[in-house]
Amino acid sequence: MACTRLWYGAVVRSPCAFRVRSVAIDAQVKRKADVARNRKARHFVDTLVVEVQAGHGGDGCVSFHREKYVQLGPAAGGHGGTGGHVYVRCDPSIHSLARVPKRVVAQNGTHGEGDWLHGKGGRSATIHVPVGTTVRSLGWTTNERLAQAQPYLAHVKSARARKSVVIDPTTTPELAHSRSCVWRHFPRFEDDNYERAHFAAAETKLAQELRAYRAMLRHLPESQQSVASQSRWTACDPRDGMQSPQDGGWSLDLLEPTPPSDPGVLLARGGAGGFGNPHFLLERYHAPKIATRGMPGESLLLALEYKQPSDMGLVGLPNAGKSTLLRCLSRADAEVGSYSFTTLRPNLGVMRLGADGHLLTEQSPQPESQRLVVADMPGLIEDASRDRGLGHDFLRHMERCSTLVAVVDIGPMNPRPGMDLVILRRELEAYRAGLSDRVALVVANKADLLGEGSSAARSEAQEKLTKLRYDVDALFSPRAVPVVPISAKRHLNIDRLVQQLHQVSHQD
Ligand SMILES: Nc1nc2c(ncn2[C@@H]2O[C@H](COP(=O)(O)OP(=O)(O)OP(=O)(O)O)[C@@H](O)[C@H]2O)c(=O)[nH]1
Ligand SMILES: [Mg+2]
Repeated sequence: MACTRLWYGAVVRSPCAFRVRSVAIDAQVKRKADVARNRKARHFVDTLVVEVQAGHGGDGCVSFHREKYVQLGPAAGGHGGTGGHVYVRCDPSIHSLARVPKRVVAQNGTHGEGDWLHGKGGRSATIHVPVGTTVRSLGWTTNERLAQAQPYLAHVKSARARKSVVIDPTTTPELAHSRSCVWRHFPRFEDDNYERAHFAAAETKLAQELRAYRAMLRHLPESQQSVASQSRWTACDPRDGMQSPQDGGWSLDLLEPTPPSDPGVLLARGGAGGFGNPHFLLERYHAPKIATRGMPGESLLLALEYKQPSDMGLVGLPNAGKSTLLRCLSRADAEVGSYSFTTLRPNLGVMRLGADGHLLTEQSPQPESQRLVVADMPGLIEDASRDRGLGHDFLRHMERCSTLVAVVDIGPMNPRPGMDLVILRRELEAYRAGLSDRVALVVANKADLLGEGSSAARSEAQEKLTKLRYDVDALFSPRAVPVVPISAKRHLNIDRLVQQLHQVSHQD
């Protein structure tokens, strides 16, 4: 007992009870801290290589019906179940690839059983990706089961070769092993079966079935064909798939959510179930002691790339105040720091606007008339295109927003803000030609640091702003790109900026 009740009713806890309680409190505090940290952590993954494996077919069964007074019943082995397929679906409630596993495996079909019991089909697996994901095939791959069966299946499918080549375990042990991976036998009949004339007939039948199955798959409409069957073969290792990417010859941009009634895009088809022994009955041979194993499921390597959809993107050099501006315009809790590269991953925020184009706060009674999704990008620096700083891979998210807002630091620490725009334009163009044409507005941030105090300082600030406007005109000519001085930190001139953003969003 951890506590004692005294004669007058009071309860005295032993030191042990206090220790247990303090451990429990510690655990609770730690759990709360973990939850808070996880909420803050940016589990954001935007590129991923996924190994996809469809389920293998279940094996057919070799069995004969037995019951009272029926000692030698007919062949009664069930067929194996089909392996599960793998699909990809586009889900609007997901915003990162962080939860997509690196290896997706569908369930195998179950084996057939005696008394004509067919195996159950394997459960399909589905990869859920956010809207705006590009799915690219890196090629189909060979799985272990396919590697085992492939030599024999290829041999059997070409009927002419089958007639001319006899499989002799001593001369062609590989082919003989591969054959034993395709057929199942009644106990103790393995060696005999191959020698029988009946087996040759069964082999021919299997070859016909395989060809018919192939032809059926080929003639399916394109939407029902699997991505693996439309891809090229690749020897690419999944672990360095992105480092040495190969083009599998198939890619798709998933820009619309998949309707609930649709299973999604078929990536890899499950293997067909094996045939039970009744399938090999012949007119003159009623006791086939053979069945086939299930066919291997398709396997595939996929590259997923997620481009975040946003209406506007904030781009600029490090420390320009992009994250501070995003916090000012939305409820996003983007990290702000007085050092470069505070932002390592794109942040998203939603700007809510009223009917008159004013920014709505939580307390605003006006109804919301427009929402703009604003993305805050990590800082770009000179030669980012040559992988300096964070590189500029993250700019892929900008490809899906039609408007870019350039944020420059106009404070006293930055004597030529125009030069920042020159660097920015060059880097945007280096990432993708024509991307800088999307810059529709220049925000001159940290204006609160200018013109403090004397009138001379004020006129100097005015001059700096005029010079910046001149640089912007020269850089983006013949387009007129407005320059809006603001202070994101002190929330100065934000109304005017919001009006401009509202106008710009309506121009598109
Ligand atoms: N005085 C003043 N400081 C600002 C203003 N806006 C941002 N800052 C400061 O500038 C520093 C950088 O701000 P961030 O918002 O992190 O800049 P960023 O562009 O997101 O930086 P990176 O993420 O590194 O690219 C912080 O110390 C901010 O407090 C402003 O309007 N006035
Ligand atoms: Mg930032």
